[in-house]
Amino acid sequence: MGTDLVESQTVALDVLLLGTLQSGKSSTGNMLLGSRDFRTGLSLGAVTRDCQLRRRVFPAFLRRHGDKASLDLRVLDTPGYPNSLRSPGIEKQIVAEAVKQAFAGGPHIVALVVRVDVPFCEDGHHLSHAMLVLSHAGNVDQAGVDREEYLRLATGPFHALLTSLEHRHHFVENSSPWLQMEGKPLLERLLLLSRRNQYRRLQLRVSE
Ligand SMILES: Nc1nc2c(ncn2[C@@H]2O[C@H](COP(=O)(O)OP(=O)(O)OP(=O)(O)O)[C@@H](O)[C@H]2O)c(=O)[nH]1
Ligand SMILES: [Mg+2]
Repeated sequence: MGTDLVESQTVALDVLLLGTLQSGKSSTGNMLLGSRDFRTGLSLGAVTRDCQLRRRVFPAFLRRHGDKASLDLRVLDTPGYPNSLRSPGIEKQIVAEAVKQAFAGGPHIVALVVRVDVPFCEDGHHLSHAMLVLSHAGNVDQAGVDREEYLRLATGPFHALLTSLEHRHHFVENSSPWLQMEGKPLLERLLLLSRRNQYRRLQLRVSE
């Protein structure tokens, strides 16, 4: 089991971003970090082709044992999966290797990024320690639909995903110019989930 604390007044939060091509992974990473570290963009292929790790320390972000503690956030961005540019086996190996190098013992959180405004038709996500990040939430707002009402209409694989993650989901609008303001509530939720897991890390299996 990995350690949760870098030192007594710092809490570590290691977040692995996963999701299909163009789902908004890098934008979500930027939002969490409150910066534009990861390259983002519209593409018919993949903008992110290699795993990239970025780090930011937020001084006095939370309280721990009555004192202010810093948050040591590390975010690992990954190429979209499935990705027609590489075979599935190789893609998983690349991500697994990057996770091993970046996060000894595994990440605290897997942030699974899914576009909320396009049909989700993938099957077979069974992730514990995971938060479903629903990008493009502004498109739901623009349609004049309440976000949670919209989710209640989910069927098929998307409904199965929501259920398998016990409705741990969070809407984001990554095009917001106020990255930190949009990112903070998600960061707080990820931190809460990590705390609920007693800061245990997730051992990733690469066998399937
Ligand atoms: N309106 C809106 N646009 C978004 C949102 N998230 C991402 N985008 C846009 O969608 C495009 C893809 O976003 P990225 O963050 O690069 O997506 P990605 O999953 O990292 O993409 P790849 O690295 O190519 O797999 C970019 O043009 C983003 O600006 C969102 O929540 N709302
Ligand atoms: Mg990307």
